[in-house]
Amino acid sequence: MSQLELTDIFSVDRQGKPTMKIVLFGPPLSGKTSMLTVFNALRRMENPDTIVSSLQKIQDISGRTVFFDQGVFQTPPFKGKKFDRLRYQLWTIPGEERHKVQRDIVMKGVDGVILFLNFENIAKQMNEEIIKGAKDQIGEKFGKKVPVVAFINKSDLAENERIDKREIIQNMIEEGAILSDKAANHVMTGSCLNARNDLVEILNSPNRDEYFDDNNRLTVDKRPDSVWLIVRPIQKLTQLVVEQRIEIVQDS
Ligand SMILES: Nc1nc2c(ncn2[C@@H]2O[C@H](COP(=O)(O)OP(=O)(O)OP(=O)(O)O)[C@@H](O)[C@H]2O)c(=O)[nH]1
Ligand SMILES: [Mg+2]
Repeated sequence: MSQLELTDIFSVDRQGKPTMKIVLFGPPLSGKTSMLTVFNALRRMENPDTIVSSLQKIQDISGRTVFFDQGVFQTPPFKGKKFDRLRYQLWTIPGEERHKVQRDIVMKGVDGVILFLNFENIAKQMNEEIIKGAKDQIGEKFGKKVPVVAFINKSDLAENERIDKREIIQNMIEEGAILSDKAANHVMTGSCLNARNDLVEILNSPNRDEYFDDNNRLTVDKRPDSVWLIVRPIQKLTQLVVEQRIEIVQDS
């Protein structure tokens, strides 16, 4: 087979650029908007050229999402290679049930889903409902043509305040989001709060120069672990979507 181009496996946006649409699908107050805000801040610190359009948030005055948040980013140029960069559209759904109708619009043309769950004890039922809600919304493509990973946010909470990760894994398997043998690396955990705090600490550090290069960009090997944890679900999902698309192209 001749060499695959990104445009063979992804839809193109209005500017003709190959684009992957990822939706953060999660219950109310799980931290979806926080995740996008931290990700946007990270891109700005590491390489502002990778921000295609600035982050949009459609919220009420208390900061609750009433429609969606959306940001478009792209991978940095691949050194020495001439093919197009991949764009990422990152969207969130509004978590509150009363905004359910907006989800149809947000989910249109989705390539992959991050079930963005909440570690808080009180969110147990909401997590279960959202996994089921995502499955109902996506239908038979759920976990198949539309790959799914899970991220459980707020890992900074004390153990007695947290739900059991194994219950989430079990629930995901029952709903067909993941296969049992792949469960462990498809369900990730982390804390947007820690990631945000670690980035702020770097910005305010008296040793700022240790973190930034001559162009005033945060060097990737200085990324705090907390930040790697919140980037991981996007990387994992990208890998799954690419693998799945290549299979489709090769089969056709
Ligand atoms: N402890 C803790 N709190 C967090 C974390 N991430 C977000 N929060 C808090 O959780 C609350 C909700 O965060 P949002 O980002 O607005 O949640 P959302 O999922 O966008 O909520 P909706 O827009 O209503 O669906 C805020 O008070 C955040 O500060 C985290 O990692 N740990
Ligand atoms: Mg929100």
